[in-house]
Amino acid sequence: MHRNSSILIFGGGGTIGSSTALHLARNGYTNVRVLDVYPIPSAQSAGNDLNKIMGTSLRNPVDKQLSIEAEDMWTQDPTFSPYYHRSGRANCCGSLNGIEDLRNTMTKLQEAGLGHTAEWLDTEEQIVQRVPQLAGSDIHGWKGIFFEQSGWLAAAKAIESVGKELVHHGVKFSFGNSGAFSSLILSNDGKTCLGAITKDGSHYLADRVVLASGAWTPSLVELEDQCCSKAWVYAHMQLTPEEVQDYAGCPVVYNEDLGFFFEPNEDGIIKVCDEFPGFARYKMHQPFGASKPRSISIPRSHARHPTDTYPDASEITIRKAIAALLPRFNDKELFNRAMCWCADTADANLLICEHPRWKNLFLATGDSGHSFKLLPIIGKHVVELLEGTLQEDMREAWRWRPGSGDARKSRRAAPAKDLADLPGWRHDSI
Ligand code: FAD
Ligand code: FSA
Repeated sequence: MHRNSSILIFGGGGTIGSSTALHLARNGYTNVRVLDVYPIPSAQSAGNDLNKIMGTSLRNPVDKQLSIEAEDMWTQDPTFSPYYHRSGRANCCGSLNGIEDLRNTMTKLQEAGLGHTAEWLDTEEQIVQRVPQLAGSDIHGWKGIFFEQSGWLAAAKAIESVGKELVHHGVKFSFGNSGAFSSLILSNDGKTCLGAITKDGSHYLADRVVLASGAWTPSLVELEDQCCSKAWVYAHMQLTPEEVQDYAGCPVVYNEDLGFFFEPNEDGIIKVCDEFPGFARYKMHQPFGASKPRSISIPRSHARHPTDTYPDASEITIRKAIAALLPRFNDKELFNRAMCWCADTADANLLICEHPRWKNLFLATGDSGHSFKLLPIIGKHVVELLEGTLQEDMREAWRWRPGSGDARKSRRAAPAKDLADLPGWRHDSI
């Protein structure tokens, strides 16, 4: 790699791809092209959303370092800091399992030397003191953890901000059919990736190709079932100005049995999510490099199918989350119901490595549904991979690892159900 190396980033309008382009540009690379189906911030990126939770996550070995790096950049870097709202975050729960998970989280934080960032909430009174908006909820027997240095990210706006910086650096863009990955250009012996062909037939030669195409990646190239594409859902509700006053500054409230919500945005909209193991969508499909079609979960873009909503089952669980966490709003109308797609791996670690079959093709995916918070820093590590300097523990955690577990289940309570078995979500005939 040298500063003039040509680098293609598919999925560059999304979370990991835009971050990769940013770090390449900031490091002085002058021949970077971002390609995506939609302009940045891509309308079908999982990150194209009102808000996402920010906070320390200690699921996997390298998470402590990533969390600290992300917190630093979200607070200090001017491209990101305007979009970090430090409202605080309360993880709270009433079930026996949920409380045990909270205790385990607390232990893990202490063992990692991060105990001081978390406050144990042992009583209803302590929970309500931190989140007065829960006073009207039945939180009898609940416990919680409060994270003061935490909160939410104005997600789509943050990716848009990255896009503006990319323009400033002179990064090149191809969107629409000329940005949509179709296949690879390979050397005569089939072992080296020389570039890629897009949906409109354009040929792009390059020294390095990065596939950061999120939930679409398993349908684009052979990943040997290491990633399973799954949808999660959300809905919005509109508050009155008086209600906005009551909920302004409310910490993010996350309950692992029910779901979570955020304080209202500048238009008085609250986003509510339920918590569940995700939905898959299995189809017969042959990704590039596969010898024949097989059953693979394929995302269905909300941007391409804007009238799609979510399964009837989700309305029930979202309403349940509202009844428990926001009972004052039980009668509110819901709108903007949508599904958004991520790529789970079996162990919930990222998949950031060179593809073993094609030299110079790099994967940057396997977000496992928790990676928006890494937006400012994940690209730095993708660049280290391209440059051959990625630290050993990250190389190990993010390596190519087929056969190492079941991505459809991942580390969740159950395998993802198939959308084919769930009525209510599809609202067009395409
Ligand atoms: P994306 O951001 O989806 O980017 C993939 C890109 O690839 C898109 O821009 C897409 O247009 C592009 N693409 C697709 N096909 C092609 C093609 N053929 N050619 C070129 N480009 C293509 N994370 C958190 O940290 N905190 C949260 O609170 C949180 N909440 C979430 C709530 C929901 C409902 C969901 C669904 C996810 C949530 N996440 C959260 C997870 C987070 O959004 C994802 O982990 C992260 O955004 C994934 O980033 P990515 O770059 O892998 O994929
Ligand atoms: O703190 C977090 O990383 C929240 S991720 C939010 C979420 O909706 C998950 O709760 C869900 O399980 C899935 O991973 C999508 O993202």
